[in-house]
Amino acid sequence: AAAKSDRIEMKRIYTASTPVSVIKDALQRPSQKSNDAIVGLVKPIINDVRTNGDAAVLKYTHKFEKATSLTSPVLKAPFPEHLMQLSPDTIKAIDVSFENIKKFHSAQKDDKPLVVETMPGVVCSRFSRPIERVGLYIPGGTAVLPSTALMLGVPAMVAGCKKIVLASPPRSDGSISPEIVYAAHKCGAESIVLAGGAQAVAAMAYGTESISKVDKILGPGNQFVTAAKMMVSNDTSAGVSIDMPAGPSEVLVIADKKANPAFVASDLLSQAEHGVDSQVILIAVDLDEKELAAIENELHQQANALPRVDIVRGSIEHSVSFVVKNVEEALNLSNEYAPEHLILQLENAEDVVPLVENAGSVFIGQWTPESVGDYSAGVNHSLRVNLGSFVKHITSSNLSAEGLRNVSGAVMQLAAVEGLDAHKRAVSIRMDVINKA
Ligand code: HSO
Ligand code: ZN
Repeated sequence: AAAKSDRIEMKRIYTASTPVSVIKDALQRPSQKSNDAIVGLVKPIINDVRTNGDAAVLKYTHKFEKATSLTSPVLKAPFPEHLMQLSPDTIKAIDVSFENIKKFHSAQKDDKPLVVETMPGVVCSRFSRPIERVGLYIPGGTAVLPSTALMLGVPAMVAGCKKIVLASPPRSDGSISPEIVYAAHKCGAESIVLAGGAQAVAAMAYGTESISKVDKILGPGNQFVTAAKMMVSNDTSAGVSIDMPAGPSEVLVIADKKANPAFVASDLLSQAEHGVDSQVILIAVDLDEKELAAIENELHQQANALPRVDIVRGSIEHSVSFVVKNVEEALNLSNEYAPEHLILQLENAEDVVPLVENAGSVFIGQWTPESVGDYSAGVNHSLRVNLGSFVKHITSSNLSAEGLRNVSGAVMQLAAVEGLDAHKRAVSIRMDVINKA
């Protein structure tokens, strides 16, 4: 039998008998390391790619990915069949997920402009346009992530982005996993940049001889990728924006007495296996010692059967379970933490949703593990990525003479208050004409 210290378990906090400061501390996210060292490494790479283009990108890919046989840093569409060879089951899985993600994101379209007449003759409107060129970063690392390619590529396609560029670090033989190539093909990507890290971000931000420059870069990545995204977006000459930087994955599960302990444990573990820095939180609503032990035993047993048990061990070490009195307290705690993923394993889970104030994505009831959202249900698994991430909103105003007459008093008065006479005159000069007519 494993020694007690080998046991994979979360630390337990009973909120009723714990000072608020300790609870607050336990809800802290592990602090991200200071960026200075990273910036020092990333900056020369960005500059190198900016000046030396393809040659620099290739050089870093040879060095960091050990893909020394690569002679071009990009794979252009149409992607050859032999690079997308997959089992029928995998094709079907990608196809099903693609369709569901497409359905849900298509429903988010606001292609009918919003038109509001705020006063007679004063018409305000808002309409959207796709971001023309987007760069989607798909991390390499410990797991192949074709799902991330779908979560970024499908909304880009649905939004109508004209140019979709993917970037992902190649394997040491220079290849990209066929799942990612197939996902890129389905989303209509124009190319796949065979590079990772800061060099991939720089290549898409500035463009090279063979890599297309983009207007926005999205997607998760390690500290180098995140730092590079921040740096290129701060360079106004690059003219590139980025999505919100995503931290380590996290999940918060709220479970009551009716929750199946094996389900609860499996949900905690599916986030814990992402990385040692993943954070996993359980809030147990009024569970007694026996009920808590049931979840903890399941956690330990299921964890030990996982190929990624070592990663799980790392993330569970800084994870915590809270025992609270009731559902309201559970939701207060959860809202304070604001989890990326919130799983409600509660008897009347749907009735609790109105109490959710802060969360990225909510999974409601015992038949809804986070995994379904990670892959196939249709929601996006990337933190706060949605169709809106791929469109720009433009507003317009359109006034008739009557409209200008109706609003002129307010405008001229506020212009006078601000001492901006040209503003006032732009109205009065027109009113003179209207009044003469
Ligand atoms: N749970 C991750 C997304 C993911 N899961 C990708 C499996 N593959 C986001 O926090
Ligand atoms: Zn996941």
